[in-house]
Amino acid sequence: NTADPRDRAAGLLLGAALGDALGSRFEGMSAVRADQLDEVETSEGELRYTDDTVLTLVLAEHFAERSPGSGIQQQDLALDFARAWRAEPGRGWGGGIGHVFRAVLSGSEWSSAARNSFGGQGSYGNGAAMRVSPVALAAPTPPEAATLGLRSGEVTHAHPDGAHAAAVQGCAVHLALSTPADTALDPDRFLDRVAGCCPDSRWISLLERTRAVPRSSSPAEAAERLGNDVTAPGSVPLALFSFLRHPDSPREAVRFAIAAGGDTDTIGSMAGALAGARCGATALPPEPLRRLEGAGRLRELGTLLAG
Ligand code: 8NA
Ligand code: MG
Ligand code: MG
Ligand code: MG
Repeated sequence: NTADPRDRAAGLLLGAALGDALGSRFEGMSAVRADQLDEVETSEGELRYTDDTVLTLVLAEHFAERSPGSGIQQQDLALDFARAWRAEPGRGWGGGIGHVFRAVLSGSEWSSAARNSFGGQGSYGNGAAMRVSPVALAAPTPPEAATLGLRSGEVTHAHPDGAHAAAVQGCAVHLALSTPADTALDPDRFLDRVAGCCPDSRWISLLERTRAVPRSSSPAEAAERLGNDVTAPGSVPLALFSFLRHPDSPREAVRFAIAAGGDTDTIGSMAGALAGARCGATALPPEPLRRLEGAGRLRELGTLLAG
């Protein structure tokens, strides 16, 4: 693990993209074997990322274009997300998100566009949490990362389960970024601190459920207990667990997340952001990193946002 804040910031964004790109090969499979993971890590050719990283980049650029501390301009952010969706329809988008983006592009306010999806319920997909990691570089403290996460999430995900997932993941990435490099990570203390930043009762109970999973569980057992699907409550807990299981190895954290199957790109990405934030870019596996699409820009943005 590194103590260098710039290496950690680069690791956060590169870890998120690497988990996405590696996991995208297996999206929707019920489980992934070690030899399948070995093959995608070592094969030739570019590792392309998906919607998760497209939107993570949009959020990172949103902060990079503004002076530090200026927060989030929600209508601008909604429009930038929607334009990125329109520009790259082939990136593997969620089923309902196109309705939100289409409404924003035709002039709706973000709040009504988000609220009108899924019959007025709003989305509880994991799309707000999957893209949230840059808030950890823009917010000075974990509670402020949670607040910024919520503000970034609600522009598309009006259902509280979907929006608060971004608060949870954003503050968890901030906490991972600030864990001491030379001290073993205490999973209970980590989950306590996440819960302390997130006043949503549904997410407090999901964090308790995460804590209750035996640390020695296999990926399949963890998926059985926590879920591995495209909903926020069914994926953010598994990403947190994958990181807490392998807090000192981004490669192992991402492999655990992907081996669990289901929404592998997104759960891999969220685990990769957490582990990359703690361990730094220098701790990421060099061979797949060399083949990662957009790695130069991701590293540059991380370093820039680290200040
Ligand atoms: P979203 O808002 O469409 O939510 C994702 C899914 O969650 C929806 O398609 C629904 O199945 C379900 N869902 C969400 N809210 C509700 C609700 N209120 N009622 C019933 N069902 C609901 O999109 P998102 O951006 O949140 O999704 C992110 C996911 O989509 C990520 O996994 C991402 O990788 C992508 N994804 C792509 C593929 C693909 O085919 N390439 C497959 C799965 C997911
Ligand atoms: Mg994706
Ligand atoms: Mg992310
Ligand atoms: Mg996905």
